Amino acid sequence: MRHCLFIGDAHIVPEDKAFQERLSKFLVSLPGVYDHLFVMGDLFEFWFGFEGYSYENEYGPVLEAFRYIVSKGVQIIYFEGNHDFFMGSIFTRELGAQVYPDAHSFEVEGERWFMTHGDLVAAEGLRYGTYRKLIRNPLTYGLIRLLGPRWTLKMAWKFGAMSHKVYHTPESYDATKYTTFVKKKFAAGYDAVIMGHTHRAGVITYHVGDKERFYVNCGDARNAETYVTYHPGQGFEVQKGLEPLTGDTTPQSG
Ligand SMILES: [Mn+2]
Repeated sequence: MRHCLFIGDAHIVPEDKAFQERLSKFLVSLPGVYDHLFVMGDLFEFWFGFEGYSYENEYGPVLEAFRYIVSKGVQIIYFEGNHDFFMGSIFTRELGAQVYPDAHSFEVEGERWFMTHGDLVAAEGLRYGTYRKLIRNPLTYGLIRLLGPRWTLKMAWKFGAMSHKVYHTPESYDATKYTTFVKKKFAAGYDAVIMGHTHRAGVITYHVGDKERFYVNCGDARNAETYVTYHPGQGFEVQKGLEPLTGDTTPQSG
């Protein structure tokens, strides 16, 4: 793992094909510069992996870009959010992605990274934790499968709109919860905590003992067009603007 890009919280909706095209052009410019793409969750406004359902109608351009970068050797690592979960066979089998429903840690260049979407941090002390437990259990998955893609997606657009109101308003953001959380992780020996969910991009340096440690948030890839990069020796950096990295962004056939 060397050159990494972190992106998330675009909350892509099927109707927004213009943004999907813009994001896709950016994504296909990554191979050769980045070898690991970390999706920090809520890239899609709604995703539940139905067996045999392709999501081509909803998210075709982005999926096409994913297929292209994977064919060029980019590894996708997907942290599920509170809008996209059970990424399913499209991600795990077709795209060969590593999918993490909750948290996972990596060792990179001798440093320990703790990574998670971050909704549970925001939810501490709120009833939201119950919602997540309700969504993420075998019974709910069974019910969703029973409903099938057509009805589930219909309901999801309604529910998504509601969820946005409740969880994506600036007022509902409590920065101190995140500060407390990352400090706990530093105390547990992690060198970096990487999250999304807040829609606020940032790389904040903490001095713990004689070491620098980092709280990294990839921010909002759609409205603010922010993401975060990591290069060995350079560390983490917030980037802004989804302009393609190279001149030629046309996927090469074959
Ligand atoms: Mn979220």
